[in-house]
Amino acid sequence: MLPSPRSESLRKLYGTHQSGNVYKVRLMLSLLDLPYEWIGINLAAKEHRSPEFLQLNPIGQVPVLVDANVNIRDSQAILVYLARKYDNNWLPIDAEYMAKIMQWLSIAANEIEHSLTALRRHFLLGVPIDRAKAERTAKQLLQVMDQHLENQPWLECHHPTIADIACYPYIYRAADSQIDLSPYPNITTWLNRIQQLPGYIAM
Ligand SMILES: N[C@@H](CCC(=O)N[C@@H](CS)C(=O)NCC(=O)O)C(=O)O
Repeated sequence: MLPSPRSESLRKLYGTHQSGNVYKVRLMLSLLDLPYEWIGINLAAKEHRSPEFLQLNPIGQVPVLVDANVNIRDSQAILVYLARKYDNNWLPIDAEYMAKIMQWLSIAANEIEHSLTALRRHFLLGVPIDRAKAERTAKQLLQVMDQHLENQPWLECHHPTIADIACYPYIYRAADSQIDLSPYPNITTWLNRIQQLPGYIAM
């Protein structure tokens, strides 16, 4: 008999609790009510550069999800995998919806990563960055998102999708990036809406 999707032995998540990209995947697994084994990777001790970990992800980054015999790196890619495998509502296959969701996944991997995420690493870990540029990018993006959310509860499809989950973590933790969210009331409402989803977990 095949193990059920609820079987913990099927699934392993490699990550660190400090990472928003890993939290993105922990949140999605929790919203989907999928159990998994947590494998902590100590970045300070360079465990992500060990030969064992590089076999899982040659790029040397967390998160990595191993689901039975499938190994996926990159938080956005993992969200796509989980949605299509376990609950299609989170990523409908309709061409327009899918493309619009992908636009937000690209924003998570690019504009958010190079602004809010970079600022968070700068303030929490002392990583040097072009702070003015990162703040400019963050503010431009937050303005666009706030306008986008003015007349709709979710980023796309009128229901929660992986677009919301991909963009959520580093905006929710904007205080770590020393970004004030008070000029963006629609974003604040959207963050609260995500926090009401069944299965929601805080970072
Ligand atoms: N695009 C990747 C970025 C992953 C990433 O930057 N992971 C960080 C933790 S948040 C990491 O592993 N950093 C260690 C390193 O790059 O050396 C994703 O979305 O998963």
